[in-house]
Amino acid sequence: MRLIAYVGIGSNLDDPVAQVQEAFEELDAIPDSVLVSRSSLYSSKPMGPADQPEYVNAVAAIDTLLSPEDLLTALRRIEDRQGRERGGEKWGPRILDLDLLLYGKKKISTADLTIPHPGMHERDFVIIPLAEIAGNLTIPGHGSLQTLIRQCENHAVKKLITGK
Ligand code: ROI
Repeated sequence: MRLIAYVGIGSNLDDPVAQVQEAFEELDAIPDSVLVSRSSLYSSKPMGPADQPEYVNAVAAIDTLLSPEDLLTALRRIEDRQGRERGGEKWGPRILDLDLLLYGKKKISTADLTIPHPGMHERDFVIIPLAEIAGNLTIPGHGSLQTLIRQCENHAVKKLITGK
């Protein structure tokens, strides 16, 4: 069955705007999947250690036939191709982070995969771009996106480039 998966995109190294734009192209090229919407690009203050560059964040919606595990593998391959280095500081800077945020309306909890992505509901750099492409969404276990946005305290995200 086809369903919509949402992917959070973040970068703060090596021309983050270009990294995010390239990630959108790569997401569109995942087998058995089509990129159906892309949010605007936002700049956001780093969550975690403050001594790192600001992030560029965005969210993509993908119509997919892949299982969540296969989709996660595809996301990791894209991170690797764009030069992501693993094993650095826990919340340190990164070339590209692709997080599987939502997979249809499913809740998943395995060793490799927790969906909805833990913490997404309280991260303004995730829920603001997500609301732009899916305003009426409910996050399983956390309620409506609009309510979550109202509860998010300081909106430290700034629109950089309007999406399509
Ligand atoms: N902070 C922001 N603003 N955006 C991110 O995408 C992001 N990603 C991360 C950590 C290091 C937690 N901080 C972030 O992985």
